Amino acid sequence: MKRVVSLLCLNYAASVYAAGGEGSRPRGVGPEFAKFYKDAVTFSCITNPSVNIPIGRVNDDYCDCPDGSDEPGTSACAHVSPLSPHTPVDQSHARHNISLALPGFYCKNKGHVPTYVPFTSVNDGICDYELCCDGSEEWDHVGGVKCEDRCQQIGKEFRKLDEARQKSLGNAGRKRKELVAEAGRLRKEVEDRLMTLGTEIEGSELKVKQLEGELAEVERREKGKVVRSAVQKVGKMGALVGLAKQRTQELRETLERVRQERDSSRSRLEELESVLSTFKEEYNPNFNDEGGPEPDAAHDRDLNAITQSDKENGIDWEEYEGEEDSDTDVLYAFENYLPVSLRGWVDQKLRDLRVTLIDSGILADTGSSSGESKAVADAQQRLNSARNDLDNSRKSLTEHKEGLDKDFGPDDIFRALKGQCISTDSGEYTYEFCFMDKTTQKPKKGGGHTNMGNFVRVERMTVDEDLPPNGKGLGTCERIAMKHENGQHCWNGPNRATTVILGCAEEGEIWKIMEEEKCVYRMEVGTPAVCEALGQAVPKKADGRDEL
Ligand code: MAN
Repeated sequence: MKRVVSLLCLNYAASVYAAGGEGSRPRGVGPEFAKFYKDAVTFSCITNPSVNIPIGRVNDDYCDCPDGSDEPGTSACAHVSPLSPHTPVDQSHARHNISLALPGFYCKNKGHVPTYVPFTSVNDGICDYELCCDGSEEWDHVGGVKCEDRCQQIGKEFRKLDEARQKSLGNAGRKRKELVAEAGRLRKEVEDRLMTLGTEIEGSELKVKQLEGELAEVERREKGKVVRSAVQKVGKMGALVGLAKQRTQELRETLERVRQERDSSRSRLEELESVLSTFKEEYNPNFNDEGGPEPDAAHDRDLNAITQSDKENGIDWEEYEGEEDSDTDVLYAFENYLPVSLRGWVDQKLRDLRVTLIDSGILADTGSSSGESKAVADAQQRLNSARNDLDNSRKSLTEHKEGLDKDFGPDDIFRALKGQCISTDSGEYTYEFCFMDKTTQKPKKGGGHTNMGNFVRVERMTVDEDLPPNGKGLGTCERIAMKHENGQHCWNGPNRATTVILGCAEEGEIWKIMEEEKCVYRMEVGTPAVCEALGQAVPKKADGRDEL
């Protein structure tokens, strides 16, 4: 018999098997089955109570009961299929399919832990000390074999090892508690964030609504503005200044022209005077030339001053030209004469009227043709940014909700380990497992990493295999497994996938990696996260002495 049950499961088994108490019972019967063998006359097969035999035929090395229960101390019924390790022992009588009613031959193992060996091992000439340290299963000394009782020695070693193991399990249990607390804290964090996100979203929705209203109002106001011509664009004051400047320039030019005409008339007059003067001298020697009109120097200075540029005269038209007096200024100036309570109303009515006129085509809408105004652009920008904030908050809300609904295993525990990675070398690769994330294969020689699958779900799975002597294994139990799928595509094969099966350990560590089929991997991982899961309580007593 080579199979060794998982130490955790073994502890479970030991406590159940020891529960029945000692008493006189046939060879090979465990205390919890003693009640079936109490009748001094008749024995009823455990799972087939209609089959009755005289008590003397119990352990007569002949198999009478279909469930083998009449041969608890021999191998006569060893051919009957064994009891499933997953069926609780005390419910075996309720089973209808024919298999053994008993888990095996009961070894008392005084000084160590009592256990059952399979019936095939009874009187087979081999001492099965791994399970039956008292050698009681070889009671018939077949072929002269004699199995001495080694329970004192084996029990002592076991207790020493078990003490260390219990200590380790105790630590693991404490670590698990810490992980559960951390997971709870993280969950609370998500719940709190969800609450604030809810409030933020409500606020953002209101803000968006308000900014939508503001944008509509700004657009309406812009639309309602008086249509402006080029002159109106610069305002009425500006327009007036423009006209004054233009008129002054015209006058200056006219004056200049008149002055030139005067000067030319004057020189022609001088010419005529000289002709006349010559004529007079020759014709009337007494002619007294009193001279023509002298140019008025002061007058000319004035003209010079007037025809200078306006700047030289100290007038800077530009100072006034850009000045803008908006239509609303004019409007407000008008409203200033109204009682305050009426002002807003009149303003609104005027704007409404303008909008109605524009909408009905009576007035031209020049607002959009001249490009969006800054006020509209600003309002639009404020609205866009509020809408963005709202979108982001909503996205975040969905993500957090999904995070809260996700299966993080019993007690939400893997929430605390999410993203934490452990790795180990095996063959030409270093393998890495990151909780709730992915598994990776990294060539030791360097080169690209291979994704062996992305986390998809947590599953329960039953494993049934030998437990290695170092205890770093799964044994026979229901386990928590993590499925990883859709990793890097395998040449001529599927996308890589990994099943990670978890066992209880004080520290997170990868125990074993197998490629079960091409690009389908199985990792066995120890972690404190599963130490108390699935009802596998960490046993409190180290040596099991109470049970003997
Ligand atoms: C790589 C590794 C192996 C895998 C082969 C398949 O070498 O990922 O695990 O079997 O590719 O081609």
